[in-house]
Formats: sequence, structure tokens, C-alpha cells
Amino acid sequence: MFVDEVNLKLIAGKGGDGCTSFRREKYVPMGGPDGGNGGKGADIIFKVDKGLKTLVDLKFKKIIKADKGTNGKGSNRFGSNADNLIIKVPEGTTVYDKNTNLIICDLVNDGQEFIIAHGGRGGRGNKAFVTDSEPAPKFSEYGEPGEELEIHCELKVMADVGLVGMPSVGKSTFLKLVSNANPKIADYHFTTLSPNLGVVKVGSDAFTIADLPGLIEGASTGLGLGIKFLKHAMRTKVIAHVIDMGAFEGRNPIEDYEIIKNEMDQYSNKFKDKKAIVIATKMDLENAEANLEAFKKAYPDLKVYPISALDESGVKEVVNDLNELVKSVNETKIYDENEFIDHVTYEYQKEVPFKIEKDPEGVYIVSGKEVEKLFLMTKFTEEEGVLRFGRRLKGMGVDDCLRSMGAKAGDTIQIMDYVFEFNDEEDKSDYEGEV
Ligand SMILES: Nc1nc2c(ncn2[C@@H]2O[C@H](COP(=O)(O)OP(=O)(O)OP(=O)(O)O)[C@@H](O)[C@H]2O)c(=O)[nH]1
Ligand SMILES: [Mg+2]
Repeated sequence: MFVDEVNLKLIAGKGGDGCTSFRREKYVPMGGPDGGNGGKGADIIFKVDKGLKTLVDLKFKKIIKADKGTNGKGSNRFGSNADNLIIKVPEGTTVYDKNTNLIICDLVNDGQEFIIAHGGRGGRGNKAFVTDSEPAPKFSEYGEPGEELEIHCELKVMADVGLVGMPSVGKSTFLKLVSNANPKIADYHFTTLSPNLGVVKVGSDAFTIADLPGLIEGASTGLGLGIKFLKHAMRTKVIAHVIDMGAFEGRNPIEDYEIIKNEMDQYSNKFKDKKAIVIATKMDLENAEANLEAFKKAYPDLKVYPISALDESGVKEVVNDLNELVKSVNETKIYDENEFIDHVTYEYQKEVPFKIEKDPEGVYIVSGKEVEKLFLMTKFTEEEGVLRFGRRLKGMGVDDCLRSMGAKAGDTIQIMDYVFEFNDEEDKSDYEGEV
């Protein structure tokens, strides 16, 4: 099955929890803190595997979850990092952040990889919190949650030449003639239902051709198979319009060309910049010569190659010229810079430290990635952990913000599932509450 679009939810691994522990040795009644840190959670990494041709392996996975780091232990034993999760994708896979529709990465080279979702760091053990003023901390952290992300993956096949045209004009026949591919060929429309790829050898050179399902007028509004396959022509260096000069089904080659060009322009403005040629097929049929002359007259600037699959006339010329054309194009840019996530500012924008809203019952609801992370990493079973939680909130400016919103001592504050009373004393930072 050919699958070129999938949606997924990724949950990178959580960091292992830190440990609260004190050294226990004979004759040492009050050993120092020795709780180790947790290990890092697994990243979710996408890696290009040239052997893959579709995204079908990901089609039925709704959620991909990576492993947790292991917990820290006493005697300063650190947890180990989880093994990263590597997901293989075909060449030409674009990964989008589903919420913003911005591109996270475009994976085009064999072996290329990218961390799509980052694993959480390990929670710190109590040993890590030792300071001069606090030589024996009785708290540690839970591991940081792994990054959660909804993504959309899109495969746009990698090929040098894209064959586009109406159904049954001879696209697959041409591909079969010139390459190692063996596509289905038949005299009914929409024989080809997904792109076929072939490698064409020309002397010591080689280039690749993608044969796409046929297009009809209105394809951009979903008629026929629609235009969803046109995305596979996006990465090509050259577009080869395949036009049936036999035109026996009451067709008009000039009209056919206009319709296809129009559908392509509706799909993307990138097609205008691509080099294009015309392959005029079925030259063995009756009216082909006359149609060809009329076509050339209508488009004097287009390079038109008449061929017949029956006697293979003209085929060599197209292949040689396509090879030269492909070699003359260095780069095909299919995305603009502003379609990509700027990884530096994006993270910054996403990580709002906190936000406070007052609900109709007068409860102040504090949310945001940073405070929620702090909440999830705090062990509320440890008194000192709770105190630190309060100090950290204060440090982030939550207290000041609450005060500026009119919060008074005794008002209810909520962070995720944690409800507590606001204690409006500048010098005291203990929050009392329950989870
Ligand atoms: N006489 C003649 N028939 C041809 C030639 N090229 C292709 N055909 C025939 O045209 C019909 C359609 O050919 P395909 O190669 O399947 O056409 P296609 O453009 O791939 O069609 P779709 O996959 O449906 O879009 C088949 O019956 C072919 O045998 C040619 O040069 N001369
Ligand atoms: Mg076909």
C-alpha cells in the first residue's frame, strides 16, 4: 500500500526520577545525602532509510511513545539514559508540527536524522541539591516529562523528472520503455493509482522518473483522483508533460495541455519555475502529425518530443535531453524559509513560563509549560520538596503576578491538580495545599 500522509502523536521518554537517600554506614549515624540523578528519557528520532518507499509503517500507529530513563538510587548511583527511539522514514519525508503547520524538518538524504521529540532530563537526586546553607536536603525531583508533539508527515517522492498528463496518454508506457520500472499499463483511465518510480540509465549517467496518476479538469477540486499526487512532482527538477497526439477520444492536445497546466498552477506556484518539456505520444496514430503541427504552432517556445511506443521512435532523443536537463538543474527548492520552524525562537515562544487566569469562582488558575513541568517534577510527599516548589514559583514571579491581579491571602490557587491557598507574605514562601 502506498501511503504518503500520516498524522501521529509523539511522546518522548520521561526522565528517570531522582532519589532521596542518605548514606548508611556502620558507626556513621548521620551519613550525608547520596541520592543519585535519574537517567535521560529517550528522544524520538526520524531517520531516512533509502529502502523505504512509503509511510505505510506509520499509518496504523496513532501514538509513538519512547522509553523512560531509569531512576537514580542511593549510594550516588545514577539512573541510565534510555535508548533513543529511531523511526525509519523514506527519502523525501517532511515533518510538520500539526499545531502551527510549520515544518520541523525535511528529510531528503539517506541516513539523515533529526530529533523530533526530545526526551526529558533525569530528575535530580537529593545529593544534587546540596548547598552550603542546605548540606542535607531531604528532597529530590521526578524526571522531566518527555516532549509531546502532534505531527503530520508528508512524503513527496524524490525523482528528477515527473511525468504529468491526462489519463491513458501513455505515461506509464513511456516509463516502462525507458526505465527499470514495470508499471501496469491498460487502455482504461486511472490505471496508475500511486506514483511509480524508475531509474533511467544514459551511458554512465542515471536519473529517476516518477510516473504520476492521470489528472483531469477539476482535479484541483477533487475530480478524478484529485491533485493529491501532484505533490510528488514538487521535488522534481524537470516536468515532462505527456500529451496524446492521437487524440482519438475526442481530445484536443492544446486543450489537454492548458487544463493540466492550469491545475498545476492552482496547486503550487513552484511549478512555474521548473523546467518543462512536452512528450508527444502515440505518433503512430492517424491524426497525430496534424495535431502535433497545430500544437507546435500554438506553443513555439515549448520543446516538444514526438514519440511512439510502438516502434520506439523518438524515445532516445527525449531520454538524452532529459538527462542533460536534469544535470543542468542544481537545486530544487520546494519550501520557503518562512515555512520552517525557527527552532530557536519557536522553543522560546512555546515555553511561556506561566499564565494566570481567574475562573468565575474566583480561583486563580496558573498554567504554562514551566510551572507545569515544575509541578510534575516535584515530589509533594517530601516536605522540603514542597517548600522548594513554593520558592521556585516565587522566583518565577508567580506571587507578584497573583498580587497584581488582586489575589489576597486565603484565595485559592490551582496548578494542574494541585490546589492551595495563597499565602501573601513576602518573606514566607510556604504554600499549603493538597494534590
Ligand atoms: N498506439 C499507441 N498506443 C499507446 C502508445 N503509448 C501508450 N499507448 C496505449 O495507451 C494506453 C494507455 O497507456 P498507459 O501508459 O497506461 O497510460 P497512462 O498515461 O499511464 O494512463 P493512467 O495511468 O490511467 O493515467 C495503453 O493501452 C497503451 O498501450 C503509443 O505510443 N502508441
Ligand atoms: Mg499510468
